[in-house]
Amino acid sequence: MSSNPPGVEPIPFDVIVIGAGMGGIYSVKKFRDQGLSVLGIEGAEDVGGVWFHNRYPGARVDIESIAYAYFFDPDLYKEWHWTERYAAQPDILAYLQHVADRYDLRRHIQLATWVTSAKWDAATHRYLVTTDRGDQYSTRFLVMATGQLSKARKPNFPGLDDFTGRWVQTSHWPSDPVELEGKRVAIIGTGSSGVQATSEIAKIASQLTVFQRTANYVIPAQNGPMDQEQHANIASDVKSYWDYLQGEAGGSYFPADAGLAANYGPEEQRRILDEHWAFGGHAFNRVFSDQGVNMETNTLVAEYVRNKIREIVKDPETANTLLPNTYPIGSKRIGVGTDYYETFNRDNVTLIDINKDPIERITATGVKTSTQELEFDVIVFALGFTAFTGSLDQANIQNENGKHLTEAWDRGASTYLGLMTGGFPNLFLLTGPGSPSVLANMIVANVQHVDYAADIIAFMDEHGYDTVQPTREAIDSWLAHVAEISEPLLRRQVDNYMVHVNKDDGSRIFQPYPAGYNAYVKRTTEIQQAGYPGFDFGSSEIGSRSNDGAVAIAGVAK
Ligand code: N01
Repeated sequence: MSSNPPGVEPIPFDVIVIGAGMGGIYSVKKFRDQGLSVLGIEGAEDVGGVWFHNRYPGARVDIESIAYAYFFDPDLYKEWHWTERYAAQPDILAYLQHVADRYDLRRHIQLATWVTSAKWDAATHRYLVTTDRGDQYSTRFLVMATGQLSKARKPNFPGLDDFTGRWVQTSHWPSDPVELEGKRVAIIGTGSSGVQATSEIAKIASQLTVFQRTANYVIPAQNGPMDQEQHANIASDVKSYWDYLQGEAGGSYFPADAGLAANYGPEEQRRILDEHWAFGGHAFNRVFSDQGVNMETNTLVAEYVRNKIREIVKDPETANTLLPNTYPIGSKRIGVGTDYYETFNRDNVTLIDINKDPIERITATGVKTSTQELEFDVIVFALGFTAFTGSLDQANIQNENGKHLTEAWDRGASTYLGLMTGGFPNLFLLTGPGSPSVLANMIVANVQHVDYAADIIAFMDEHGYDTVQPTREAIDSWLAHVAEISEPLLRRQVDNYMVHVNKDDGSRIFQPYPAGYNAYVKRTTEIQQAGYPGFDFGSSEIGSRSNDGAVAIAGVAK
């Protein structure tokens, strides 16, 4: 992989896509097929994005595999057979690698390369992109396919450098084998990642100690073999299934909610809760239509889960520690697990509530809490991510004045449709804050955004425009709309990575668009059909399209 020789101009492209996960892989295909010269840049050694990095034991998707797929090519959908209802990480990674190979996308993607800066040049109407390999590229459009949950929160416990065992992060699980069999293992963090890892690591570790700060609601995935008949049915009419997903609130299949809880007596409520528990997973966010806004209904659903924990976990003290009772159910993302609570019945598993017994420091041999010193061979950190802004900051994106992308986001992300932000022309954020984002089926939401961005570019080419960015009025009005629909949500009132809390007055901003993926698709389609109101298009001679990058790629891509 060569750098630009000294004195050589940056290699021009129409589109540079940063990140080669679900959104990035599809972007490269889409823009290339549209006749644009495109370069994908990916920091990892292979494509896959979060599914490359999150290879911890137990990692699997919490959206049904039947819907966690690409639908752009019916043959691809027909050919690929998931084996489980919720695909495991190795299968999803294999799928994404297969897609990259099947459509010959790898030659457009430069792997093992980090973007170190991307700066808008107002004179040429291009971003100048530099990488840690010393390469320089210029591009008309910059597409951030870096994901909302990809920049891991680093462990900063005192003493970590002293630890003589091995420590790892779920979000950047190493490619070389992490020896866990027969080892004394600690897991710190009990979000979605910690929950999934707990069940699997408990099966092989000699001793597993889970350090919990907040007890979370974990609903069984009810994973099992994939229903191949269901797959065959969908495969027989892929387009209809895609259209169906566009009309769903999560961009995925969930059973309908039962309406208001108050419409039912206690026995009926119990039956409905049983049915949703048996279905499993995120369906439990929608047992009753008012559980996200009505505290009484929410408590009914939450208490059902707490009773399940009391039934499942044999040791009453452990059960009590696992009871989620510090926030309403669904106001943080629920965990989707497999035998999570059952795992705490194992003799080799211990739970520590770090509110009662805080971690003081990591030692050479393990973890010192306020009351005990524990020895571990491996410490697994499952601490989550710097959501929404982490990966954008990492790419060091600057406007023409050197101002960074998220600098003006101190009162929450500022976007129009979650797709573009002000002052950064021709920059697309896939599944950004202000779009359904992490509330939706991410592969479906990514494809919708890529298609939308591709249509905007086609519109620009048709009309001779070089630049596009949202107007200030459009951004303000979109933010006001998102704030208005977020206002009644219980989940806006609880601290979690989806909520931005303003430092000055403590006011709270819910970052994803919460009215549903279906409502978002409807709204964005209306905007498209109306000729993109809210987007400011500009034109001049200098930013005209370049196809020469297609030739140059031979020298820079594997
Ligand atoms: O991260 P999290 P995650 N000391 O932020 C704890 C997606 N995902 O990686 O709750 C001790 O949810 C923190 O405690 P608290 C999915 O969207 C999907 O698990 O802040 N503990 C919490 O327990 C998910 O929502 C899948 O009190 C500390 C945990 O670390 C998102 O990724 C699988 C701590 C972080 O939980 C993030 O999930 C995995 C500290 N200093 C992830 N700091 C699928 O199933 C933090 N914690 C597809």
